[in-house]
Amino acid sequence: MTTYKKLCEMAQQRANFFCLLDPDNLDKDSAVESAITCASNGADGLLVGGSIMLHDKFEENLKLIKENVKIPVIIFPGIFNFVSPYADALLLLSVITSRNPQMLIGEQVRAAPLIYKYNLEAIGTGYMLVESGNSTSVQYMSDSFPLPHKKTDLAVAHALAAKYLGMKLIYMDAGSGAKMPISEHMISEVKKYTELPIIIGGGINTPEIAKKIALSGADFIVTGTALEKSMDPILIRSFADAVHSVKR
Ligand code: 1GP
Repeated sequence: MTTYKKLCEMAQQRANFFCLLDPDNLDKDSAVESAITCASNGADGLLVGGSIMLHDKFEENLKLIKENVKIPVIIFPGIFNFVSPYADALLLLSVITSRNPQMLIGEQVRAAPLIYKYNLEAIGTGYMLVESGNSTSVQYMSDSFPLPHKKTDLAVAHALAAKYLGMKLIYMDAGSGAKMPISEHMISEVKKYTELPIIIGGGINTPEIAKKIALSGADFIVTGTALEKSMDPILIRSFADAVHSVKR
């Protein structure tokens, strides 16, 4: 079964919890330990990636992560230097809220030959960057203006465009370290207009927020910063339980 099909089946049952790991910031031991701690405390998948690579540790750590957990390991590429065979799939993101051609198609063209070479599963994803109350790395690195926080109609129009273009997933991101997460109203409206699975991330720092986001219709909730501060198994378990309490 493809990873995408697995994700669709998971989304039909309940809301799911993804942990975001930035392998460039981790040494070998902490990469393995973080992945195992997430997987054994209820995470349904690991997104692996970041906005920039300073230490060239991405592939080495990704391979170790993949070897040590059974849950899906999915590359979340900030830049498409992040293509590697040591993952179950890669989110082939097009930053549909951007008007920067490099983010809409340029990076994907650079990545495509490697994806082909590795026979890696690529999941075409409409990535929407939403205003978060502060500037974020993804906003800066993608040279993109985020969608205004309250402009739900614009979010719906972008999600519909992604669907009609044949994309398979929607990822709405307030950006890592966002001051405010995406509004529940925006998520529920997008959910109303498209049956595509929806991933929500950025600024989801407590299990209570995660549950609200899940209740508004998110199929996958992503947490990075809250766990980066401390890979606390109890906190991870509370996030997972809060998200899993939302059934479909
Ligand atoms: C960023 O959605 C992710 O792309 C996670 O955001 O680090 O704020 O949890 P946080």
